[in-house]
This record gives sequence, structure tokens and C-alpha cells, in this order.
Amino acid sequence: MAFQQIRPIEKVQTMLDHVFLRARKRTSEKVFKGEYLVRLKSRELYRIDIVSDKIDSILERILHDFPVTENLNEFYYELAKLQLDFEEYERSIRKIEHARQILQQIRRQSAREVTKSDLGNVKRTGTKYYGRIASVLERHNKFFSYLEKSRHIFRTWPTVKEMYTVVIYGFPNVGKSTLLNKLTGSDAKTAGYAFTTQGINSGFMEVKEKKIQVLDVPGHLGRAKSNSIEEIADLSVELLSNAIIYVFDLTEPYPLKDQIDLYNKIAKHKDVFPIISKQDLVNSQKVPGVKIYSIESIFEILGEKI
Ligand SMILES: Nc1nc2c(ncn2[C@@H]2O[C@H](COP(=O)(O)OP(=O)(O)O)[C@@H](O)[C@H]2O)c(=O)[nH]1
Ligand SMILES: [Mg+2]
Repeated sequence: MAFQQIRPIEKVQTMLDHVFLRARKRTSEKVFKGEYLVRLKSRELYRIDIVSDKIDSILERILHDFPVTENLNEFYYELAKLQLDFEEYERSIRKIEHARQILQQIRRQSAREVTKSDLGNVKRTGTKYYGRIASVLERHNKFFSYLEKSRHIFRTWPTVKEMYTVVIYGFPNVGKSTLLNKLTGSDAKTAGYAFTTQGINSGFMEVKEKKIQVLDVPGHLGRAKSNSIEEIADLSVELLSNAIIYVFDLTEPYPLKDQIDLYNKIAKHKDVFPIISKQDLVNSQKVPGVKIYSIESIFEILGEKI
């Protein structure tokens, strides 16, 4: 699913301006034949067709681009529930689908009216048509806006592949993104302050000639109640990880006891390999009660399992 490739939705007014302008231009370029009233009607019908087709293709594109929630896999589905107003999103999609139908009805009605018009009201019938479709679209303004807002959220979503996956987990600022970059040659942003990674960074590496996926997820403070950024980390552990590298940072930013508690929490139900980061800055290479691995030994072990 190409969450980053969803195309932007224009504001309703801009959409209408573009479509009307284009219809006017195309109509002025075309030569209509026949007696005056016939020409007038043909022109009006032609313009209605152009406007209808164009708007329909815009709506079709939106419905094509934006994901249908029930087609999302479990991870993305849960992510959507965390980050979107889920009901508002689904409602917006349904409303746009419905608008498409209404616009088709208006198109057929208006075409019939133009065909039946006499000289006095051909133009008026055309104008009425534009007013009606503008009002339908304006009534849907908030649904277009909500989808556009969702698009900005989808853009931050990682492209996670269904393959063997190692998740790098730990407190904020302990060196998770730095490790991802080192392992996979990615260029995830690293920084000396917490929560630099608000989404998920991903990269790939080869272990014993097999390609695996490595995910760097937001830091977790281990408190009883997670914030929405920490929930992304938990979701990744729960739904995406085959193995976890847990990063301990002994340079003191977070109490070691809290780091051990968080480690124990996930070690209960997952295959976790603890490491110590920033080894150039610390003398001790031990964490009480925890068996520490070297990066090399972790991939040695995983190489046998993948
Ligand atoms: N000296 C040293 N600094 C490191 C090391 N790994 C990470 N850092 C620094 O620690 C800070 C946090 O690293 P980052 O990878 O962004 O941590 P994250 O929040 O866990 O992803 C950054 O300023 C890094 O440059 C390391 O091995 N040695
Ligand atoms: Mg990070």
C-alpha cells in the first residue's frame, strides 16, 4: 500500500474553479453545428459532460487513493485507530462515494432539462446545473478536508514489509536510530533529545544472505499509561516483530531501574536481545540480572532462525 503516494485533495472552491475554467475553454474551442437552438443545446450539453466527467474523475481518484480501512492489515488498521478519527475517516469515504452518485443523478436530470428547454431557458438550465453541483461539493467540504488531513498522517506511515522483522526498542534517546543507520545504512534522523523518532524508520540488512527488515520505533518511557507515540512502538513490537533488540543506555539519561523494568515487561512475551549503546562513553558493560549481547552475536543467533 502506497501511503506516501496519495495525491492531495484541492479545496472545493479551487476544484470548482479549475473544472469550470477548463470546461469553458474546451467548449469555446469546439464548433457546434445546426440551427441556433440546436447549437445552443449541444454547447450546454457538451459543457455539462466535461464538468461531470472531470469532477467524477477527481472523486474516483480520491476513492482509489485513500485506503479502505477493512483492507488494511492488522498493523495499519490499529495504527489508523490510534492516529485517525476512525469514524470520521470512514464516514468521509462513504460521503464521497455518495456524492459521486448524487452528481451523476444531477448530470442526467440537467441533460434532460437542457434537451427539453426552449430558447428562453437553455442557458439558465446550464447555470442551474453548475449551482447544484457546486452546492453538493460545498456540502461535502468537511469530508474532503478530513481526508486531506488524514493524507498528512498517512504520509508519515512507514512502508512495512511482510518479512522477517527485527524491532529496535528502548527508552527515548538511547541510540536506537543510530543503530538502525549503522545496521542498514538508512539515514534516520538522530538527535540529542527525546522523541525525535515519532513514527517508524525502517531499513533492510542481510543476515546469512537473507534479507531482513529492521524497524526503529519511537522511544518508550515505560510508564503505566503510554502516550500515542509510545503506542506506535508497542504496536510494532506486538504485531510486526520476530525479534527485538532492546537498547540499554548507561550514560545515565534515564534511571537504569526504569530501563530494566521496561525490558522485563517485553521480555515476558517476546524474543528480546538486550544490548548496551554508546559503549565509547561508558566503562561498565553490564546490566544487573540481564544477559547482554553484542550486535554480532545477535545476528549470529538470528541467522540460524531466519
Ligand atoms: N557517543 C555516542 N553517542 C551516540 C551513540 N549512539 C547514539 N548516540 C547519540 O545519542 C543521541 C540519541 O541517539 P538516537 O539514535 O537519536 O537515539 P534514539 O532516540 O534512541 O533513536 C544522539 O545525539 C546520538 O548522536 C554512540 O554509540 N556513541
Ligand atoms: Mg530515534
